[in-house]
Amino acid sequence: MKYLNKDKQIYKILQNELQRQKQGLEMIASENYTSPAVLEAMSTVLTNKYSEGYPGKRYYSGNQFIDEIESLAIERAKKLFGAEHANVQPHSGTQANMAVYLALLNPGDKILAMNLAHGGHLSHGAPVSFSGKFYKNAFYGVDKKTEQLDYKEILEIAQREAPKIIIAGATAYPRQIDFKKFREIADSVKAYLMVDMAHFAGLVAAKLHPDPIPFADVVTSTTHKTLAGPRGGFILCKNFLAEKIDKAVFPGIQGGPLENTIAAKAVCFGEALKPAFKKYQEQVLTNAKVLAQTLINNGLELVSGGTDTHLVLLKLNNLGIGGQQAEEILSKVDIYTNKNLIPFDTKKAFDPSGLRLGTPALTTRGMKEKEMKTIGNIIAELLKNTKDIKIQEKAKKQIAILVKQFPIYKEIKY
Ligand code: DSN
Repeated sequence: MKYLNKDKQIYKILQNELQRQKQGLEMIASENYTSPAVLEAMSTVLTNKYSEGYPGKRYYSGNQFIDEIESLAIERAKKLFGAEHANVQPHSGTQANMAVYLALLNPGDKILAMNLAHGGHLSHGAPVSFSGKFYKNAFYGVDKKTEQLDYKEILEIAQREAPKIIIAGATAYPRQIDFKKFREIADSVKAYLMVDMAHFAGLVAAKLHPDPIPFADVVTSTTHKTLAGPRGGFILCKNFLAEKIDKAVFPGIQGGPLENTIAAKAVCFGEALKPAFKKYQEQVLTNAKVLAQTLINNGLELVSGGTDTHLVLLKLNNLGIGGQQAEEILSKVDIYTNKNLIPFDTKKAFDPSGLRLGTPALTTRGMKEKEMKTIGNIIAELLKNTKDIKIQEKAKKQIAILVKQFPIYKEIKY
């Protein structure tokens, strides 16, 4: 860093953060490590350019190369997911969702989505979010016994609530979602079907998760979770909604797109189109299953009893600790996770009864089944013995050795 190191304050913090990422086990299910090519794309001169509008139709001159970049990102996204139309401008997943509501709903229309405590997302109609303030909301959850979606119940709720849009997709649901069933439910109440695939987009791209594209009117996503791209969002839709969606993103809710990030999205889609990406996603799934089984073997309880995605949701009730304490203990030994509500949680979001763990970032480091078993055993031991400092010291040492065997960003020198 020839220039940034002149800003000593920022440079020092950046070095610390790189070090933290290198020496920690990143198990937050929504995080990942981008490729160096994605990082490079983000720090390019593309950030200098204003390009309000869309390729071939801009409000500023000098966009001939920006148009090429954005068109490539659009084409690659369409190819990767087999979509009719793609908008790659949303700055985030929430902005992608916001644009869909602006395009398809009027203020006061009803959104039916998954309950936040059962794995939904804030931008799916939660009262504290714009989506719950500008629109009416109704929620479905999981079955109390199976802790999995009960499509019969979702149909009943949809018929009772008559929503204008139904959202399928979640942030903390460890099971696959049946989009065909959601389509049938949406059709029966004449609602739009939106799928927010932010968490499992990488699995969809690798054809290891049911594909929402044939069933949903609109699909929203982020690029930085299982897709391992830059922090950002995108929208896929059928052609008949393309104009509405594009207008909703710009000028509806955003101004100038972040073309450096869009270039990085194009790089990410390009990487996901390569055969190695499928192998990577297969390993993400295998790793999650092994991690889940290891935790179960240690007597820990998981929401829905396991996983068929990239994440597991640990129930802490029987351990006598809350999510906040669990998160803190693990982060003390350099394991990063996040506290999470679990279905029918009696506690609050700041100290809920669950802990969410994911395998995308560990898999990007090259870790496999053997490491998942080691890590699962370490986590279980730490959570069952929260006061034992010796166990924590031992775990920290084990992790320091493990991360050295699976280095990241070797070529990056800050
Ligand atoms: N905040 C993200 C997550 O961690 O799942 C969802 O947007």
